[in-house]
Amino acid sequence: MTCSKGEARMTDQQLRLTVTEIVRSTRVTDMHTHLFPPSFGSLQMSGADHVLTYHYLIAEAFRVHTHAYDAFFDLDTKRQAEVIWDSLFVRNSPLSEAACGVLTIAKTLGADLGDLDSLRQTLQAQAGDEYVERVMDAAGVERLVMTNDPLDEREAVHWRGGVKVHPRFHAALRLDRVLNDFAGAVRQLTALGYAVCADLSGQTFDEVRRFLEDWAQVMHPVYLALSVEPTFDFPDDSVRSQLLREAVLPFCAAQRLPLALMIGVRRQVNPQLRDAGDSSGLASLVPIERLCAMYPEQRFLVTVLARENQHALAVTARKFRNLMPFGCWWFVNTGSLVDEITRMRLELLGPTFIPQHSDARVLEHLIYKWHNSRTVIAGVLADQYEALASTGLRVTDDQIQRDVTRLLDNNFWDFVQRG
Ligand code: HDL
Ligand code: ZN
Repeated sequence: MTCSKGEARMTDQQLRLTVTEIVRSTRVTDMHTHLFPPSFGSLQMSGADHVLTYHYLIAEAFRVHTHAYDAFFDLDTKRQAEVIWDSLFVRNSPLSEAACGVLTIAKTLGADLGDLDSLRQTLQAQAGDEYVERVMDAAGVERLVMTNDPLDEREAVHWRGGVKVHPRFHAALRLDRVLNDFAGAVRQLTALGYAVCADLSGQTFDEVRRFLEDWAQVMHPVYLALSVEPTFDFPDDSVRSQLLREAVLPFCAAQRLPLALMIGVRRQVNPQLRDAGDSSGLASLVPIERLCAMYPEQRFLVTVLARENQHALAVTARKFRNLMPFGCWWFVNTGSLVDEITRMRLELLGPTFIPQHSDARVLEHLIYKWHNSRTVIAGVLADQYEALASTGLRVTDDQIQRDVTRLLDNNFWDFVQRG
């Protein structure tokens, strides 16, 4: 930081404009999404009807229309999209984050606002690499990380077939199916030739590790990921804890890969809503403290789902340099909460965290999610730089660009590649 002696400092207004422009134009790495490139066939989701049948919007629309759950889900995607359009965009103003986001997508890609036919004509349901790159560029997303489940046969078939992965897409090996329901995974793992037992006997730990090694050879993941319920504890005598201790964490250490923990999800509180049926719960950060303390050489990417846990995560990150807080996940990915969370993280950690990921499931979601996040993050940063400048320190464009690039890109890659 240059201490100014006489050189003109930017006015607050110039400073805010500079911060806004730099945040707007800095390309990001979106380090958690559910997106796939076109080479993964039907797993690649884009187009107006997929944008509209996002489970966020499905849940919101059920509060308006009167379709029975199964009657709605029995409709084809096109008809579901029309029910959602009528519920959230015709009979109501699209005031929610996700509904307004559809209009941000329409505006950015040049569809007529408020016109479903225009949206369907403008967005591409059968996307090729060119359209994918156009949308990523429109969102300012340089690279993104997928969510890859080796036990999801719809996905595994592509990997086994030697699928070519677009160079701007990176893999994350998702462990939910293996670790959160190991008894259920044993049948599948056994059928795949891994000698595992539900009671963890025999060669189970070695075989789970071999499974991870085999898939790491295929996917080349940049991290491993696991979502857990609010009551997640570590260490304890659960099957999951033992698999973490005896297989997953040694594997991460050997491969120098971080483990991402996404904490606080309560799955299927309303099963009738299917993908939209999950909710949130209050978690403790003590298990994360224990993990970071017990494995000081290993790295943990952590996000929490409950608003009330965000401050404890930021404080825990002050205690452990091997903990990287990331994103405003799912139910806290709303303007007011991204502002609150980013502000508390910046105040407690400086620019040493990963402020956001999109969690996008449909390609065009990238556009509204990153538009909204950049707007909020820029406002928070501008306030902090104004406070810094008020001390008399001269803040330069280069310093702001360095900090913003660190937040939106380098913090992630430095952390995952630190190994
Ligand atoms: O577990 C997760 O990765 C979550 O992000 C879920 O996929 C959730 O359904 C979601 O899409 N949240 O945005
Ligand atoms: Zn996700």
